[in-house]
Amino acid sequence: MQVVYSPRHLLHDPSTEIEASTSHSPYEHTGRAETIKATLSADEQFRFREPSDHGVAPITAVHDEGLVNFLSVAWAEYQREVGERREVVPDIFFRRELRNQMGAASEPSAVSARLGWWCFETTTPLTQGSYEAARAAVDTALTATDVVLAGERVSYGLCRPPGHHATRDLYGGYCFFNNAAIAAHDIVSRTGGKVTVLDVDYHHGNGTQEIFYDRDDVQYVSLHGDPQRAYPYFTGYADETGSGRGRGATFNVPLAKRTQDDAYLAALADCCDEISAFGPSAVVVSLGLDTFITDPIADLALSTQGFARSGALVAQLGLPTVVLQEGGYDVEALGRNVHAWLTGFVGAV
Ligand code: Q9C
Ligand code: ZN
Repeated sequence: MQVVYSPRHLLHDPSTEIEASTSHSPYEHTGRAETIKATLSADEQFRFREPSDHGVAPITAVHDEGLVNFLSVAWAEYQREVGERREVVPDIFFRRELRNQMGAASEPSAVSARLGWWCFETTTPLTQGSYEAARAAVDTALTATDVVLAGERVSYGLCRPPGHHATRDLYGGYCFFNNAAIAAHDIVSRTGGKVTVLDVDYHHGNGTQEIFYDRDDVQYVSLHGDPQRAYPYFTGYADETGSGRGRGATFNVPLAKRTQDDAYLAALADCCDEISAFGPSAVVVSLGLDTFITDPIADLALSTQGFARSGALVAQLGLPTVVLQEGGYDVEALGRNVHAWLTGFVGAV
């Protein structure tokens, strides 16, 4: 299997995360991608390559150009306007209701206001190299897509930072650009076929859902911790099924606390039935391993063997598959969990 990996992910290197009313060392850190790289490198069936530059056009095909432009200059603007900082986090968020009865808002010029315009939460600090790392993650996803469009059955893009929380206009949830959505749109625009994004990260992929919510050419299917108790809280409910032409092309399965392998695999089998009924020509998997039993920020209870079974079940769809890395924060177990999922897939082909 081809693995796409770029050392440029190391340029996104935050030192703190503001979460749960405290400031602590970040769950999403460089060591995550490095341990996955080390584990896969030790198995010769995984062949590594670096991504090629795909430019900005595939990004602005799914994201607002204003978001891309902002992220490209925000760190430098903040250093100049506010002061020299190790990393940058918003201290105000735009909320529509601030302007009730006052007409539409527009983007102010101060960098502090712009941060609150383009970001939706506090856990995604922007560092000096974050933009370059986020661009490398997109190139990783698009290069993994190229591998599959060239005829390989499956490829794995070791994307970092992850992507599925980034919406058309907003970054957050450790995500700057939505790698999976960019890859899915790229497949549709290059092949004309329909694509499914299957999101198995613990968290609902609010960004991917939002980007494709009214489209009938990309299906979004997600299993995740019930948003009544789980981040991102405001999306991922079972009654969100798409709008307009996209009605019926979004499928959400909220899961109970401590869900184990057998119940999870049964829910994943239902998701696979939905995918077969949609009839895509390819699948993009948002692969989060934060459903693992000892993940520090989640509460499902999958085992390493459960990941192998998940990979095998997805392979049984019989479709060209681009697997892209999202979350997973038990770093000690992360490499072997990714390895289990991917070898489970390959073993079922
Ligand atoms: N107390 C991904 O897995 N922190 N993002 C939530 C709630 C943010 C997760 C903590 C979690 C973002 C790609
Ligand atoms: Zn997650």
